[in-house]
Amino acid sequence: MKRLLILFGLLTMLPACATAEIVVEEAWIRLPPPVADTAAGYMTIRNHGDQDVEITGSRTSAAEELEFHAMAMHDGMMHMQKMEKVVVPAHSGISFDPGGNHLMLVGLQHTLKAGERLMITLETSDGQEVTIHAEVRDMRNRSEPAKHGSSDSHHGMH
Ligand SMILES: [Cu+2]
Repeated sequence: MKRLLILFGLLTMLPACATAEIVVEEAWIRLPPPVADTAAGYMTIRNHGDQDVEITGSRTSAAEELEFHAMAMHDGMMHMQKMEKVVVPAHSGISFDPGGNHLMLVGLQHTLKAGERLMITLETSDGQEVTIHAEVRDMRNRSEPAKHGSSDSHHGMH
């Protein structure tokens, strides 16, 4: 009986140990022009946990900085600005899509090539580090930019 109780105790602890609450899907980088010092990236970050999770850090081996950018309208023009806070809501997710919010690789360390996979690491407020590989895609020869997933209402820019 005692043994059974211990086993039961271990089992109930398991959910707290299961760490894969933040999952990154559909990560890719748009191949920039050869002279560019920056590149835009896109991804969906899902949160399977019960609590909102903040992305507290982001880095890539391919660039000096990896920033999250938001698009905002100023004087009739779209501008991008660094997001102060990136929060992934519990049981939900956030998307970075072409024409909208995106990741920005600033200070590229080398000229990117189509098909190359860049390592991206995200740090979260609950102490996780999520590392993924984002493929560099050449979108110039495609008539329609990036049909990915459902949220495809915005086009243009980046
Ligand atoms: Cu940007």
